[in-house]
Formats: sequence, C-alpha cells, structure tokens
Amino acid sequence: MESSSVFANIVRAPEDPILGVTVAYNKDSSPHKLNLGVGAYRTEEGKPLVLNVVRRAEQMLVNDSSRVKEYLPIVGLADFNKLSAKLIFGADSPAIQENRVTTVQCLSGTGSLRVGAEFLARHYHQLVIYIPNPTWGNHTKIFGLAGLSVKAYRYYDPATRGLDFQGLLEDLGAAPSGSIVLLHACAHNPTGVDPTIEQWEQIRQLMRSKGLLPFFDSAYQGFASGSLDADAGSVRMFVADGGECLAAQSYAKNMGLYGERVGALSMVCKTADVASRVESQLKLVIRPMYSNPPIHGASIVATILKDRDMYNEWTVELKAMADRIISMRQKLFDALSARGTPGDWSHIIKQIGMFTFTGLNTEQVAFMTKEYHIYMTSDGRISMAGLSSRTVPLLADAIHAAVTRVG
Ligand code: PGU
Repeated sequence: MESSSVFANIVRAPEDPILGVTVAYNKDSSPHKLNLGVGAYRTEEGKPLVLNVVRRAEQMLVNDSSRVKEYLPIVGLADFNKLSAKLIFGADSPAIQENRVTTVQCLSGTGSLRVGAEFLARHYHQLVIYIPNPTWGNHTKIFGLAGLSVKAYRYYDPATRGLDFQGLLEDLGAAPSGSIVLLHACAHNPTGVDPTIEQWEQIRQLMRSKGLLPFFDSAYQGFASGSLDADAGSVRMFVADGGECLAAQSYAKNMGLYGERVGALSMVCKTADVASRVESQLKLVIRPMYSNPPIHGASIVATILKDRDMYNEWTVELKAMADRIISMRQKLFDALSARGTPGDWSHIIKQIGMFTFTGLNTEQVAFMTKEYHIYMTSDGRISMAGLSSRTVPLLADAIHAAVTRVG
C-alpha cells in the first residue's frame, strides 16, 4: 500500500529543462524526430562523435600494462591539472610560472563549478554571486545550493538580440564590493552573444576597480572560434593584470568526453603561498563529496595534451567541429531566407558557439515539437551541433510554420 511508504508524501519533480528534452525525445516514435535540445555534437550523419585522437589515446592507455586502477589523489591527476591550467591560461602564463595557480581535477564543468562554489561559500567574505540573465539554467541551482546568494546582471537585450552592454556595466557597477561574478569565457549559453575584446577590457577594468571576483565558466574553449587560444582570450586578459580569479573547465564539448566527466577548477591567487593554502582547503571540500575523481577521462586528456602530435591532431578535429557548426548557421539562415520567413534572422549567423537563441517563444517551440517532432529547450534555444544538411530544411519548414501560424 502506497500510504504505508515512508516516502508516500514525495512530490514528483519536473524533468530537467535541458536534459528532460532528451527524455521526451527518446519517447517519441516518429522516424523524423530531431533532438536540438542538449548541447552535444553530432556528425553530418546525426551520430555522436568520438574523436580519432581520443580513440588513439584510449588504445595507448589500454595497451600500457603498467597502468593500474589505484585511487588518484584527492585533487586528481597531477599531469592533467598542470596541462589543463596551461590550456586555459596559456603556456607562458606568469601566474603558472610563479606557482600562483592551483588546479584540481573535478567532475566535468558542473563539478568544477560546484567545488568552486562550495569553497567560496565556506571561505570567501562576500556570499553574493552575480550570474548573467539569461544563463545556463544549472548555474542558479549550483551556486544557490552551495549556499551563495544568487543575483542576476543584465546581459542579453531581446530587442537587439545582442549584448545589453550598458545594462551589464550598470548592474556590475552597482554590485556590492567583493561580489563574485560568473562570466562565460566564450560562446555564452544560451544566447551565443559574447562581449567584444574592447568590451571585455571595460568589464575587466570595472570589476577590478570594484574588487569583484571573476568566476569563469569555460565549457566551450575551441568551440566558439575553432581556436583554443582565441577562446581563452577573456580569461587570459583577467589573469594578465595580476588579479585573482576562478575558472571552471570542461572537456565535455571540446574533446567530446561528455560522459567521462572530465574537468578542472583553477584558482589564480596573488601568491604561491595563498594558492597552496587554498588547495589544502579545496581538498577538504572534495574529500567528503566524492573522495577523489575518476582516472580514465583525465588520463585521456593528459595523454593528448602532453604529446605534440596528438595535441595538433586534436586542434584539427576541434576546428572541424567548430566549422561544421558555423556552416549549419549559414545553411539555416539561407533556408529561412529562401522561404521568406518573416523577421530578421541574421542573428543565426552572428551568434557564436554551439547554440542559436532563435527568439521563438514557448508556444512556438511547443508547436514545433508537436507538429514537427523537433525537440529544443522552451526558451527557443537550438543546438546547432545537432543539425545536419539533411535536417536543415525540416527545421526551416518548422520555424516558418511556427512564425507564420503561432503568435
Ligand atoms: N557550463 C555551461 C555554460 C554549459 O553549457 C554546460 C553544459 C556546463 C557548464 C556543464 O557541462 P559538463 O557536462 O558538466 O562539463 N551545458 C550543455 C549540456 C547539458 C547540460 O545542461 O548539462 C547544455 O546543453 O546546455
């Protein structure tokens, strides 16, 4: 009898706004169904992709009989941590040379954000974090559940489908001194709108003058422009001024290691001594949460990053993914132009990264799912990486119908 369960009063929770889209997609029996919800790369054939260089690294790991499955240290694989810091901050970063950076291996981008958030909630004096409006939906929950008070700063202007730069400066300018500010390092999710280099410089000056603490979320390094260095430009600008910051890195997208859960949290500090004390406290955050991170994915990343040949092969494969996404933008834009779909769709080719923030409303999205079996998040975000030449016409038909038939 249900009423005898000690859990009888449990209320059913709603599906996750992003991962729940895949749950709904999996239940749909239509042969034409299309999943543009989750940000996961697909090939022209619509298949998930394991990079060649990743397969090669895995083979090497399997063939190396000296490798064992012992626990990693609490902070993870040392090589992985060093190489991850170099990847985001640059090989010649003074902060790394001066040992002012501590890097800990975490469970992909999400886990890195959460460990950073838990550390800040325990040890930082200002418990307010500003996140952009809109942002990746999980940010609110990650920081809120860690015990930080979450506030929003203006970021996107629906009228221009661009950056609300004035609003951003006003909101950060009015933030209490010392507040933490979450910044998307590149390829802002969900809007695809990034500040220009000049705007980043102004943001940096404002934040440093007010003592705001930058927390970078870098989930798409290499995916925005195809260049790992260019996509880390914002982060490097903040590190170059000698100030402190946090950075959460994910290898889910740029190495296609989604389910391996590989990422890193770096904290750039003023001195080597502070960095080492910070690391000692990060260990106390991690130990009771999951003790230490998994070994396989981090070994793949370290194998690739430490070998010049493999690193180069990776950059070529990464660029190919970025280029395919960019070509899908052009194809979708052309297909809508050809149909004479009402409205200005130039934002599709202007936006950067994995997603297009279409401007379609919740009703139009629901219509496209019901009538065309196209799945996307209800805020009108589509994952361009899920599109292919074959499916662009279908999506363009669906958008055209939604815009002309649903208000
Ligand atoms: N930060 C941002 C800005 C992200 O977009 C994502 C993933 C993450 C962090 C976390 O990625 P990890 O897999 O933990 O490394 N966002 C994707 C994937 C699905 C999801 O919501 O986790 C998305 O579709 O928005």
